[in-house]
Amino acid sequence: MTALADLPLLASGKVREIYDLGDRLLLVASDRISTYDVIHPTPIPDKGKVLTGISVFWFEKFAELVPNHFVSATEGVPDEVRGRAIAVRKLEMVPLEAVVRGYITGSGWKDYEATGEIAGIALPAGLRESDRLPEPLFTPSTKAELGLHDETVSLARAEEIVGDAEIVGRVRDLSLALYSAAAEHALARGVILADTKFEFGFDADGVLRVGDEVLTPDSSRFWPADGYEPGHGQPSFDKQYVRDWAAGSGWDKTPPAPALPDDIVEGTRARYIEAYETITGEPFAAWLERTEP
Ligand code: Q0Z
Repeated sequence: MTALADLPLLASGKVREIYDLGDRLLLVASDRISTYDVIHPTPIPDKGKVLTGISVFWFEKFAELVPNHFVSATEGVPDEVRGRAIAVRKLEMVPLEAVVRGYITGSGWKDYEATGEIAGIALPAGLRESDRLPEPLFTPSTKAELGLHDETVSLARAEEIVGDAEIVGRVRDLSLALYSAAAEHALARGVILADTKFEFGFDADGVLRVGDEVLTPDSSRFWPADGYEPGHGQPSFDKQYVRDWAAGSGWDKTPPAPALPDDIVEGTRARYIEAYETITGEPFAAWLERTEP
């Protein structure tokens, strides 16, 4: 019997769970990996620890810039999930995905190709896929039902959904500030932070805080600056090994996803650890030590 099994499970996503700690929440990242939105049956060892460590790095680095929900990576964290879980403040979440795009890719590129706009924002003609945008854009989206993709909405629609334009304006300003600071840090370490997604909420004292995971490879697109070339999609920092293998395996990208061979698991694990070390400038072993019981 484990401590975790005794905690009430509040929510579970494809790759993480939230448990109730009473006065706090426990945010747990698993080692599960998805490609093309489908979870593989084979875990990537240490993926949950890498993502948790990256998130905590940003929470601590930018705590003065934007208040966040992080409380502790040790206090209240059961041994079973040490390193891949954090205790966080309970927030009243703002019902928006706060997306920031510094580069034009993914659904933003698709929308621009179709309409010349993203989230109702007109953009200059002639942009190429993966180009840097003239300035980072706040392109909020609404959380879709399980299995569906989030839907990009205009600022006006976001204000209707939230019911308070001032709150949306504060979410936008904090999101852009966090993105710009993180993108500058990442680029100095050879990584382009193409886009990212935040979630915000209000604490018991009415303070607006960023929650969830932040600026991880699961919530953001990280591209190696070395080899960056607009005009086509860029390889993903973390999942390209799996995607390339999947493409050659004959898998048609519909569930169930295939088990991953050992060399793909090892190569992907190495990329996650490399991402941790590149972004934080610290050995991954330092995170393991900090969170060891
Ligand atoms: C985050 C999510 C899931 C992981 C709710 N500090 C907070 N206070 C209140 N609610 C949340 C947070 Cl982070 C919260 N999510 C998204 C869902 C696993 C994260 F199933 N949902």
